[in-house]
Amino acid sequence: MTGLEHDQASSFHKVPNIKFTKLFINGSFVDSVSGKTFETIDPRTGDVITRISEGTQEDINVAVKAARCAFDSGPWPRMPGAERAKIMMKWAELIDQNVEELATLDAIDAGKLYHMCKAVDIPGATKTLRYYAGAADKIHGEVLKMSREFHAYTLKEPIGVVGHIIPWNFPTTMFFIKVSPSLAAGCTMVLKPAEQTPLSSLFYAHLAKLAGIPDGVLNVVPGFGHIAGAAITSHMDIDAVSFTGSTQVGREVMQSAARSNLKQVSLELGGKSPLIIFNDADIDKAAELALLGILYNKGEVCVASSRVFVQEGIYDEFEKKLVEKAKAWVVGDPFDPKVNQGPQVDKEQFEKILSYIEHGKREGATLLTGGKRIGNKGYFIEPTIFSNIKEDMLIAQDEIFGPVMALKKFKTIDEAIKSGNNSRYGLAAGIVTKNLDIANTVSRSIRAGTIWINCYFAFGDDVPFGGYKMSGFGKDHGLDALHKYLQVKSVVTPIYNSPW
Ligand code: TXE
Repeated sequence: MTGLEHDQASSFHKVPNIKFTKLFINGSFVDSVSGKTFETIDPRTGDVITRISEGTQEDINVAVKAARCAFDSGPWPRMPGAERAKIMMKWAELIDQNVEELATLDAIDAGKLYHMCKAVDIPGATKTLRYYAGAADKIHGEVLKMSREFHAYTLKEPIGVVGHIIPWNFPTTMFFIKVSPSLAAGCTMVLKPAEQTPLSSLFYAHLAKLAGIPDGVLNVVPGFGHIAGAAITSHMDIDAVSFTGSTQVGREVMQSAARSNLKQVSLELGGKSPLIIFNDADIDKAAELALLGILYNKGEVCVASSRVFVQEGIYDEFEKKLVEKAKAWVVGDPFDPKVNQGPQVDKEQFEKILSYIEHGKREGATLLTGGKRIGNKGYFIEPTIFSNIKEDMLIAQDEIFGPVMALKKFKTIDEAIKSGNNSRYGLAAGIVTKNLDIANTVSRSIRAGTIWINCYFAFGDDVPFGGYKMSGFGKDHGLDALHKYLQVKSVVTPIYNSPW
């Protein structure tokens, strides 16, 4: 179903006034050193929203200098954790007060559903910020009983200046899962938003200043990956880089870190997550879960359930229900509350997805529904389901990052486990069954960082999230993420005449 048959663009919610378009460095909005700007595009139409200052190597250098100075001699790392927490809480409050404007920015920049940004992404982000604010005064080392002659303890110290490089699919969520734990740890930072979605990051920087985050602690430098991103990963004065994006660029990030100053690297990369549905599942609910698993946020989700394996006893009925539901899914203006799916983020992703769909057809998979663009403007794609896939097909191996599902029937639990693991990725997996033995066996057998049993997309601030295999390493969320931004120092001192 589509909300776009008629004169599509004329009925779209209008583009808002954009307040922040410059680089945010050392507490001020500034032009880039080169004076260059780049366009940010409305994916509903392909039209330009506004121009943004383009950060290059020189701007990254200025931002890193500010962050270094804020780390080496500023108050942030030296403040009691409770003081940092107070400022972070204030920032969260300011974000809550601006939720509509922020949701509009993400909807217009990324084609995300406005009502989901308002109800899920932004409240989720402030929850994350508050969670880590709560942890800021609970950072401590351990006292160790090294030997009778020595007393030893550990200190947990902030790692220093952090470079965050984030993608465009969840501009707000990504911003806060990176920034919040590193701020709580006492780090200073330079964040580069994706070139497709710089708008909300700049607004968050403005609110950070109002909340009282000291100048230089948080710098936001929009720009392109191979220029501004590469300047971060190769910088000699950045101590750690936290990256979310493609596996291909993840490789470059590691190489660049290794070639420069061996900065610490954490990578959250692509996925091709399996959802495995067993005969005892409630078919209707399972079909709903599978559909949401692939279509949520237009399939632009690293953990999207892009491979769905269904046991033979329920397969035919499941397939029928799934297709019915996919046909009822509404694609259109992300500001319309009746719409389930907006446009893909940009022309490049749109074309990538359509080319995978053509591949699937050519490779002989059965196209059950979808397969085409919608309308003649913007980047809208029909929910698309392929069945009869072979596991070595590209559509079953590559991350498509769009509303395209690969569906397959299986007979036995062993076959399901083998298929589930037949991927170079290992970010997440889902299991649908009422049988505890099956759930336990499969969850321990699948090599992935998160396993959801009878649910999907269930994230929690205290639940570590990150990949196995080529989905990367290092966790976002939870105290594991906080510790990523801390380093352990061991301190040893002799004890003379110890009684024991
Ligand atoms: O990713 P890139 P793209 C996957 C998804 C998608 C594909 C390509 O399959 O279709 O990647 O998307 C910055 N040095 N994911 O091209 O290029 C870039 O500016 C340093 C999965 O958008 O990896 C942006 O800020 N940084 C993923 C960020 O990296 C560089 C989310 C991501 O862009 C750089 C996004 C470089 N050389 C895409 N090149 C997930 N895990 O959720 C680019 N960047």
